[in-house]
Amino acid sequence: PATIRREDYAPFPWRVAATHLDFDLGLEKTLVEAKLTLERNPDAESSPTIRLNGDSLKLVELRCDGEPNDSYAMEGDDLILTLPGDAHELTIVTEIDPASNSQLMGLFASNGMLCTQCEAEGFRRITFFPDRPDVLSVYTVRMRAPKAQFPVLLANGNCTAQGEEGEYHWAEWHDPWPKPSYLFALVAGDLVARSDSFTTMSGRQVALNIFVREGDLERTGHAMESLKRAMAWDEETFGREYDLDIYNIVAVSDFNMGAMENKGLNVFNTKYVLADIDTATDGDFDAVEGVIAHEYFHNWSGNRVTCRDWFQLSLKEGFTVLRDQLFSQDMGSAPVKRIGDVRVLRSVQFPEDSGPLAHPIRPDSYQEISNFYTSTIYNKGAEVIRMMRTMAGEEAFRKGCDLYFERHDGEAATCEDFVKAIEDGTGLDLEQFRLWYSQAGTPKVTVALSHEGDTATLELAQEVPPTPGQPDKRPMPIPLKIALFDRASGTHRGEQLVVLDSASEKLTFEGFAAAPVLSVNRGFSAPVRIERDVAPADLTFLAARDDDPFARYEAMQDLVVGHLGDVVAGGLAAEEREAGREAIRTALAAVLADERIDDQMRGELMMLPGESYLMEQSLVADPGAIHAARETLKTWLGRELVEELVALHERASQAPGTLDAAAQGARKVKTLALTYLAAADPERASQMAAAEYDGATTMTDRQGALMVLASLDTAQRTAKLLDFYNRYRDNDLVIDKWFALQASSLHPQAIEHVKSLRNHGDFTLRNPNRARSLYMAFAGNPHAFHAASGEGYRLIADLILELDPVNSQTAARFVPALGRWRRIETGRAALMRGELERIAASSQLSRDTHEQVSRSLG
Ligand code: B3K
Ligand code: ZN
Repeated sequence: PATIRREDYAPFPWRVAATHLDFDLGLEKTLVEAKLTLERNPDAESSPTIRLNGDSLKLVELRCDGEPNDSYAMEGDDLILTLPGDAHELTIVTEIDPASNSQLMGLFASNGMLCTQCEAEGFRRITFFPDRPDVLSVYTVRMRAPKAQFPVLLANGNCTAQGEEGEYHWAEWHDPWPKPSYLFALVAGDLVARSDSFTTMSGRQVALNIFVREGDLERTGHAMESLKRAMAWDEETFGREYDLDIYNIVAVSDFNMGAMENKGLNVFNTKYVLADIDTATDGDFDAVEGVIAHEYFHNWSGNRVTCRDWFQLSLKEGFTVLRDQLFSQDMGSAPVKRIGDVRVLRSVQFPEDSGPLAHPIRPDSYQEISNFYTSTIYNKGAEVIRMMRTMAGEEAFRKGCDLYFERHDGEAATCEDFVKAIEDGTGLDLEQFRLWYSQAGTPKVTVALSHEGDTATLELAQEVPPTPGQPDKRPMPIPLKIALFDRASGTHRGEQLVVLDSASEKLTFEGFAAAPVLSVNRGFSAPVRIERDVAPADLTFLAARDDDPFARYEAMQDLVVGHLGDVVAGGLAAEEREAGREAIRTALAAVLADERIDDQMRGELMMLPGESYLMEQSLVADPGAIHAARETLKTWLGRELVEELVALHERASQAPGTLDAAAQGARKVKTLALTYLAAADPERASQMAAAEYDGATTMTDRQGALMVLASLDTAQRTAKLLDFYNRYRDNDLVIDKWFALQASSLHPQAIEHVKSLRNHGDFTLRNPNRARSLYMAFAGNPHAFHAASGEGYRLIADLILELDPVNSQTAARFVPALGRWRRIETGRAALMRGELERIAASSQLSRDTHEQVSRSLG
């Protein structure tokens, strides 16, 4: 497969002033007539031909300026046509079969409805077109379909006309905003809508609709409220107003991703639309709110200003993730949201950044763009923009954003355009900062604080590790928020921002009679790994007293990471081990008893670092040893703190089954308390969990209790799993949870369970949510996935091979789990590598999976 390079970018020689699409819709056969109004692009090098991208298309007819034309050539799937003049009108008729489209890219069928997914390169599966984000066109869409089968017909923009012809009806939609093909959308189906409206800051009324299948309507209330909150927030916080008279959202159950920001017609995975307290957890509610907001925010960061090419993906994704993170921070508990975001970054993006698939947030090359919708582009991309905001301050950052939108509205822009606008709007000098866009790898910052006389000296050093294709790195500007605490009073003299922009730096602070305690990277001001030489006593101090909630969480994590690292490394004297876990016990006991924090925050402080983050701590990890050490510690803590945990569980059980923060917090600590107790006293925890399951009035409690039970080898486990299945067998999203709980359980037979669930009547590889619910959960379940026998690796490799021909995008997403072999102890590494080689040996691999496997082996 060909490699596409960023440096090869050239503007398209043609402009597509207008695009008219006429769809004759049917599940098995859809005819598409596309009329493109073309003119030469004066800003591009002139070309005698035009390249129209295609993918698996059947061409029925081609006309140029009304005349049939068969002088075209095919180059792979692309159509190349010679165009003599400066302006032409092309008519292209293609035929497609949505029902057999299992890739779910282009126009596909889902549960009897038709819908599209075009980002990144799905439009070329509908018609021949310059399918690249820098070709903007004004679209008019006409759809014709059997009325009874497809009563609702939707496309981007506004409905301009509709009518009936016997058993058929038609609708015409026009989107006045020029857009790239990846933002095109069409939906036809038997749907009902929740409708509402929003009045914008300039007083315009916008009709809001959320379309779902009939039975799902009552679970759309939260999504609608979230949408209105997002619209108001974007006006208040970024000054961004919505720009059409209508905003439609459609939920579909077969979808490769979370949702898609098509102009005026968002298409959503049902998972991020439907929620009510009986079927969705508190986490699901937050996810719905976050994704609804994310897609809405794309209307400006993505649609009004789009990307010049796919190497600029982080321009819209990193920025929009930051915007949705800030929104959710404002809607709920800001520190808890920040901690959750950092947890995702460290458990998903850090491993990506230290493995074979590491790439900068603005990559230099790719084979299949779908493989670059990564945590690096999204989450690290957001962190990079957040650092600019931290350095500039909120107000100046807003000026920079305003300038960006003003300068580039209606354009396809680059990351460089964004940085320049932030630079001009804020006055920051971002020359060196641009390295964050070009260098991959998580910087390591070493921190040491010493004290002599009246002076505290802070030594900082940075190192950016080599990554594939980038052996040598330059130092980057790293904004670190710090504070120095007075040990006796427990206070500090104010937070400072230090920007470490060289390999090493020494800073001195006067007036400290005694050695202070250093709090560093407060609020996670930079996406780096901190290596601090710090006494456990200082961590205990910070875990109890730091006024920055993130730093408090971090101190707790470091305490545990340090201890588990020592245990896994081995050779620890009995009393050292004792001292280590005693420090953790003391800190955790303080967390359980602290009345000044709310339960949401308490829950964060109670969480042990995840195994993927723990594995990340050493160059070569032993997953078995890490798992054992972590479980042993959990068991010990559960035994030591049994009374406190039971008391907490009891207190939290009194909270009402409502959605307010206090009740949500109570549910969070309740389940966490149970997980400790389950490790310490399985019988007792099993009884408690079963009772909690039976009495649950929310999905959060019910799922939490079942999660605990799923990991235990007790009779209650079987009984409640069966009850859960029977109770929710008609609700796909809840049955997904049922699969996932079993695949991610601590049960010793988890592998066997997954194998038999694969053959369950409700399992199918055709539905991405279902495939992921079983296998992503399994790949993220360290004790099962990393079973020393290699069986877990084989299971995932088998899945990849089986799924690849059905849905290559989804299949390729499982490759990174195996790709981490270089960072795993040699025995397992050989098994992982062996599975990758087995996949690579298949002659039929998709471009998606092929690229990921060869990079992982390379
Ligand atoms: N922009 C889409 C992602 C499309 C992924 C294509 N493989 C959703 C989002 O980030 O909002
Ligand atoms: Zn996005």
